[in-house]
Amino acid sequence: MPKTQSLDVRSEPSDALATEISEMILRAGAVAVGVTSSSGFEFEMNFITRQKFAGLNDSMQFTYRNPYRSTHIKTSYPYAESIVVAALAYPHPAKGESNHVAGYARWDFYGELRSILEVASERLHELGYRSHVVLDDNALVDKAAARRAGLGWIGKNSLLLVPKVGGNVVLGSIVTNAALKPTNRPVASRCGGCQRCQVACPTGALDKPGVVDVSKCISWLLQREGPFPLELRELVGIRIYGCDECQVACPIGSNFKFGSSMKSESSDQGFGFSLHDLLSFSDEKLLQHCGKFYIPRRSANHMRRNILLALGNKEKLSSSELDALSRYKMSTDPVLKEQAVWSLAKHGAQERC
Ligand code: B12
Ligand code: SF4
Ligand code: SF4
Repeated sequence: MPKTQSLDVRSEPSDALATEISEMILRAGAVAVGVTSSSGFEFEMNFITRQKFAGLNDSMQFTYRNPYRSTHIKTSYPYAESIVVAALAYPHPAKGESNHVAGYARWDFYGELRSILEVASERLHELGYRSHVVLDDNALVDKAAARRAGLGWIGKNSLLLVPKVGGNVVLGSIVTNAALKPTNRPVASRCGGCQRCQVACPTGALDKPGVVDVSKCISWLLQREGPFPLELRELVGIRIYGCDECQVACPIGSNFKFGSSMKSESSDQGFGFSLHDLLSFSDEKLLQHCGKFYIPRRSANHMRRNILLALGNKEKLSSSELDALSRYKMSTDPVLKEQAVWSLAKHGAQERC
């Protein structure tokens, strides 16, 4: 259809176009795709609002800043008729000493999914429709859209689990004015009596099944500004960004084989650096290295706080790591200074400074 031809977007939802776009996305490497309407996510809006008013979001904002906007896609994209939701799988890093960064952040998987969706979005443009890729953005609650489009179910770890693949997927969508036939096939939970994610969570953040206690979630606390909560410091281990425990513990998808195009070597994308190396980087180099991490106010010292904490939790420190920690005991940044003191004390090394 020529680009200039005007389309009646309110015509019968198109099954053929939904199939064409979905197949494009799957061929490009997504593990699941589905379509849902642009109607509001009322359950999620009420849930977020209740959590927010009960103060259960800690200081975390994202979708909590404006619950109505995040659960009503038409607020940001008034032309929206349909949402095409896709999931891209990523591998978990192998367990080991150098696992400072969670699997989803070891490669630009969001960028990869975005590129896949951009190509499909371009096809919609060619056909004369409006469309926009929305991914990890406060304009949409991604898991809710994926669940409603039938990609999977919400597990007790609160993640969207794709049958046979599991929760180690990133989610993204195309919002369009094309009326596409919704898939909307609810997938029943297969969690059953399993509680492995809840047991595996180091801090008890999943004590209530399916609901993350943000004030205890390591993934959030590593992003949160200020001193790291004292009582949870030892439980963070050597992580400096993200946490994989509730995904690694999940049996769903444990036999899933990543295709050759998957970044199975993603763990090496620059995170071969030791904590000591990272601590020696300039602000610019450290931030560049941490690429697309969510870092409050893009402050290099925020990442240094996490590195100092991880050094405190590391089993054994080399003398250069001890020296690096000792230097931060003199830091003019009170958060870094206090964290260095704590970490040195963990190694019984106060007397060195
Ligand atoms: C805020 C946020 C966080 C916060 C809070 C997470 C949370 N679950 O509350 C923090 C920083 C902690 C976080 C951590 C992580 N995140 Co995050 N995060 C988001 C973000 C920006 C918004 C989430 C949101 O508001 N959801 C909406 C609310 C309504 O959902 P909810 O809080 O989970 O509440 C639902 C459940 O509690 C459920 N529920 C309620 N009662 C019950 C009872 C039972 C029995 C069950 C089963 C469910 C259930 O219903 C609620 C309403 O739907 C999204 C991106 C986006 N724009 O959507 C990514 C997103 C959810 N995160 C993602 C990822 C990858 C992660 C991490 C795995 C990263 C890591 N390795 O560290 C961890 C996982 C932590 C976890 N177990 O959830 C992916 C998840 C992909 C997937 N498979 O689901 C998303 C979708 C980003 C993306 N586009 O790919 N995240
Ligand atoms: S990301 Fe880590 S701390 Fe957060 S709920 Fe999962 S296991 Fe618990
Ligand atoms: S670990 Fe078990 S309970 Fe948790 S999400 Fe996976 S299947 Fe569900």
